[in-house]
Amino acid sequence: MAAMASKRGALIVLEGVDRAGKTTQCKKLVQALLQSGLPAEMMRFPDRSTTIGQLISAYLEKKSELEDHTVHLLFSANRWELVPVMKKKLEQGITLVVDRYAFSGVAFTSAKPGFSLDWCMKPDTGLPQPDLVMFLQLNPDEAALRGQFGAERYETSAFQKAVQEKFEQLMKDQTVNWKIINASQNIEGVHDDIRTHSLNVINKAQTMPLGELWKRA
Ligand code: ADP
Ligand code: FDM
Ligand code: MG
Repeated sequence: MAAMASKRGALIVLEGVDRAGKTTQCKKLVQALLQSGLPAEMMRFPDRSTTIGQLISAYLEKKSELEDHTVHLLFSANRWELVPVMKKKLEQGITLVVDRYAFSGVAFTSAKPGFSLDWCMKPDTGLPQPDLVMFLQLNPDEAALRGQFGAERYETSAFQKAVQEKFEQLMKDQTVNWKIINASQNIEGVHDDIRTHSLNVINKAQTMPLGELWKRA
């Protein structure tokens, strides 16, 4: 008997400022997809469980210092080391719901003095291209109502404002399928929007080859 034509899973990324609801919504989306009988798994970047991830985690927790270019390349390496796993899962038909990806990588480093968007994008060029990147948009006043900043590096309002501006520049890139989500709705409202966009791309992705990041199809 001929092998069944296999349908790949979709690569779905959630981005957004601190406390926009990325982690909450990734979990809810995976649950909803599983309940609809669609195989799905959550991933997050940085993935702090690997050797590289532990270096990054110590840096974010301010337990270690790393030179700015070096840590940028480690964040990128942390994505590349997971590419074989990601590709395998997508080929198996599993949809991956990813909490931050290369867009956070570029936005955070390019918010530092002396880093161009162009330089920051280079190491992630060629990563699996997300079928959909949803940006959870929330203004800083509303984010502040969701709790205080934590103690990690980058968790200051001045830096977050600079990061937000870099995300806005990145969202002009037409090679990426961006969708802006109104993250100031209640959790269920945001979830409904995210689920609708996701179901659309899961269907489309089945008939399209996986692309490469920041390259035209
Ligand atoms: P992120 O991963 O983007 O930093 P989280 O999902 O951790 O955000 O959410 C940050 C905080 O805001 C959590 O306490 C969460 O329960 C709360 N939260 C998430 N989404 C909403 C929402 N739509 N309305 C109000 N509070 C929310
Ligand atoms: N971050 C995340 C980066 O600076 N570069 C990256 O490539 C990625 C994926 O790490 F401050 C930053 C963004 C954030 C921190 O926080 C990770 P969470 O709470 O684990 O998402
Ligand atoms: Mg989070």
